[in-house]
Amino acid sequence: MTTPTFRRPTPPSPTLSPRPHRPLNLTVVANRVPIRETDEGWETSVGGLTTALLPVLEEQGGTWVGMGENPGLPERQNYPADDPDFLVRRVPLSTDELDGYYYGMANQILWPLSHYLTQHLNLEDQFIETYRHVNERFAAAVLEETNGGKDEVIWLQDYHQMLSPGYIRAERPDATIGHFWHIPWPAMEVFRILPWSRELLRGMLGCDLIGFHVEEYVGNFIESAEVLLGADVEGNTIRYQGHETRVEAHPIGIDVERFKMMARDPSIEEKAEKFRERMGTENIVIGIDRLDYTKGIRSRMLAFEKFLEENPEYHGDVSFFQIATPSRTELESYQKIRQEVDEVVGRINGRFARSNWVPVNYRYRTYTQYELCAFYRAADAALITPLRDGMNVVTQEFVTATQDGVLILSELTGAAYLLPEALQVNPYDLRGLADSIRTALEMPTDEKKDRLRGLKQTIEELDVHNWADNFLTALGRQR
Ligand code: ADQ
Repeated sequence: MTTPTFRRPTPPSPTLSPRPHRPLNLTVVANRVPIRETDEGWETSVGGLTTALLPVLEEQGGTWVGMGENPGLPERQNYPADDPDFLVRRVPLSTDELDGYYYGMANQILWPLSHYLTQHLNLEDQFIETYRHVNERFAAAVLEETNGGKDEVIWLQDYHQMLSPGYIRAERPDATIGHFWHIPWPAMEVFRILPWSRELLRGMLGCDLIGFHVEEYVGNFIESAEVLLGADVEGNTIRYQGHETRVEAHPIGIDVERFKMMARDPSIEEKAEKFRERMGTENIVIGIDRLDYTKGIRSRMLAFEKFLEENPEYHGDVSFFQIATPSRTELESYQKIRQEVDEVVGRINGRFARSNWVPVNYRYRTYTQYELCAFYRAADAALITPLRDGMNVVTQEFVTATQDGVLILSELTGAAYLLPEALQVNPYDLRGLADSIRTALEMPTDEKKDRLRGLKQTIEELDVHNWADNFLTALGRQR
């Protein structure tokens, strides 16, 4: 039995694992399916997970299981219809199921707890009851779509699927099951707050391999299994009730080539230039997030206000451009954070704006990746300061797109473990945040370039295709 360590991990090795050549029949299980209906017909959705996993499904075939949010959609749909690469299998959910499993258990319990924001916890029994039932339905769909063949691999995604691995394992003792957890796994003492912590851990231990972004979450998970279930631990392997589960760090990346190509596109440069003209200031600082209380948007605004109070020479010379994508708008805590951010933005602009200068430009809407790329390109600094974040891929998008921008990064993100060259800040320390804005804007060009060189190199290595390949290769070794 070894005690888990909490050392700061080293960035992943530059030697990349080769793509797995062994053909596998992959079943991905995620909250949402990767296709959507548009005016032009069905198309794949844009997003990290889809980007990472579609090439594997397209090359090797397989199935993607996800919830059916709207009635009337087919339960089974081949995609593309004319020459199918893979099967989409929906688990249709009623409004009550969606409320309990997704808005309840996932978003009002597992999400805030994993981000150490226990003031947002709503521990209703109804939520876990519905979650159990919905995970059983997901597991049943997986069992229907697979037949237990040796080449089959089941890969579940995220905190929506904690119990499904256990349900699948009970029916298929020999199945190969992996799970990737995209958010932080909190310290054991925080995880054990959940009245159902042991049941949820047992569900996860139905897996052969569990992946997290960084070693700290790996250590937290292993300690949770060891202390709360009395599981045997040897290095990164957990033994519990006759089954072995390996727990590893597999930091996710972005589609680096795609972002590089977008950033080089002359029309992006043109867009960035127009945006700079519109802002009309020498310096532009950006923030891009889903509007979520974990992302630290309000504290970031307060820090910018402090910066303006203390640095009057920057009045008229710096604009803060914050984009917040509407997210989980049905939930009260998200409506509240929206209101709070609106209020702070209003106050700052009320205090400092002049006829030809608006200090905070705030947009509550979604943009295309192409548009985001132009903002990344135009910015002098990105202020990415979540109160807690599993990884944060906006960080990686900014670093890939920028030529000479400065990254100010919360030390409470997974990304911070991998990117020591960022200007790292504690997002709860408004004084430190305000100072970091000034440091970023006054950083000598050589230092900016030096820091960016290191950041860009790590992000190239993290590429999302490597992430999927490395995870599947590691899972293959477990078989
Ligand atoms: P998220 O919490 O969604 O993901 P993040 O990693 O920052 O957080 O990814 C957000 C994505 O949404 C980025 O690709 C970004 O470009 C996009 N986005 C943000 N604002 C947008 C806007 N206004 N318009 C369009 N797109 C926008 C979870 C975890 C993270 C983890 C990822 C991947 O919470 O910690 O990094 O999964 O594992």
